[in-house]
Order: sequence, then structure tokens, then C-alpha cells
Amino acid sequence: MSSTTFQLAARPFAMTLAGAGGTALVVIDMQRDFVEPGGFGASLGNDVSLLHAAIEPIADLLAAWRSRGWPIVHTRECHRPDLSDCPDAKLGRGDPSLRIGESGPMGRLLIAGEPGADIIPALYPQPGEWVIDKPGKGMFWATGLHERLQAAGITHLVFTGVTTEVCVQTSMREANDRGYDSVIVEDATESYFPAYKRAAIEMITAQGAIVGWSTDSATLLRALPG
Ligand code: C5J
Repeated sequence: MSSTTFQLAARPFAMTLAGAGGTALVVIDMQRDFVEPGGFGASLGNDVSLLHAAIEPIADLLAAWRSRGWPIVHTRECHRPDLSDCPDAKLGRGDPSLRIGESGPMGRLLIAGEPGADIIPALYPQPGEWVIDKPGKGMFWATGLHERLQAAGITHLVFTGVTTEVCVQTSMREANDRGYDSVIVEDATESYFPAYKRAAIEMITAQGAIVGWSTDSATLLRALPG
């Protein structure tokens, strides 16, 4: 861990995070395809407005990380235009007219380079921030991210983004297995299913932080070293 640390009030108990850039802010899949009408999330029948509450808390955390020059990782769930990185098992789910790669109002669903696969303007990455395109739900699968985080000396991860019980929880579990201490920010993550969000956070923090910790953005902002 970095020689500088800070304490965070969290559930199920307080945790210590690395200061001096050793803790990355991770923003999972805040893409137009999940958050805006006409994208992949809406094509599955979801009410995308349920995700909007996370935008302002994530923007506040981005501003805090940016002002400190600390590392920021944005992810995008998307596939190559030829779908060579999309397994048949993933491609074959759902109504054939709405599948990954089919055309919608924001371009082909979940395809890299299409307008829908990009990050929403309110949270758009700035130069120098990492943008990781991931073909899976988890951010470590087939991305090389673990090696990059290790090379940068990052030991702690703060998780935000959507959706809580799918890509956020999967990424946090992958991080746990790779040795990172992680915290999910409850008001900076959302789900199309509020009950699943609550359940995912309970699963993460149960049994003595078996996957990681949870906190809220106001508590985290107060805890950050000046
Ligand atoms: C989903 C995600 N829900 N980013 N992706 O398919 O959580």
C-alpha cells in the first residue's frame, strides 16, 4: 500500500484506503446504451430513468479525483464490429431483433465506435483518464487492466456506475479475487431493479466484507485527504 493512507467510514466497518494516487475511481459502463432511451438497456424493456440518480454523485467524485490528479478508470461494455469477441452464449440471448450488434437509434447496440456505446456527456472522460473497453460484464476479463493497475501501483478501488448487480458487482468480485480492497459508493451506482441493487450491496458487504465495503459519496468526499 502507498505510504499515505486515509480512513473511510464504511459498511460493515471502517476501512483504510491508499492516498497519493493509490486508490482509483472506477466508473462502470455509464454509456448512452444503458442510460439513455433507445439503447441496449431500453431494448431489454428497462426503465432507463432509474439509472439517472447516480449521475450527479459520480460527477462529484470525478471532480474530487480530478482535482487531486488521482487515477480514474472508465469502462465501456462493447464488442468489436465483427462481433468476434462476443461469445455465442452472450449473443444469443433475448429477442433476435434487439440483440447485441443489431441497429437502433444510437447505432448498433453495444458496438465499439457507435454513439450508443460511448459514455454519456455529463461524465465524459478527460484526457489522461483510462477508458477500458470490455467484452464481458467484469472489467478484468480480456482487458489487461490488472497488469495496468499493478504497474501504476493502484491497490484500492472505488466502484461507481451501472448496473449494480451486473457489471459493477461482477467487476468488484473480480477485483476481490485479484487482491484489491474495494468499496462501492451506494448513491453512485444504480440498477433497473432497486431490489437487486439493495441485494447486491448486502451480498458484497456481508460476512465481514466478503467482497468489499460500501459507503456513500458524501462520506467519501469528507474522508478524502486535502
Ligand atoms: C448489463 C451492465 N446490465 N453494464 N451491463 O448488461 O451492467
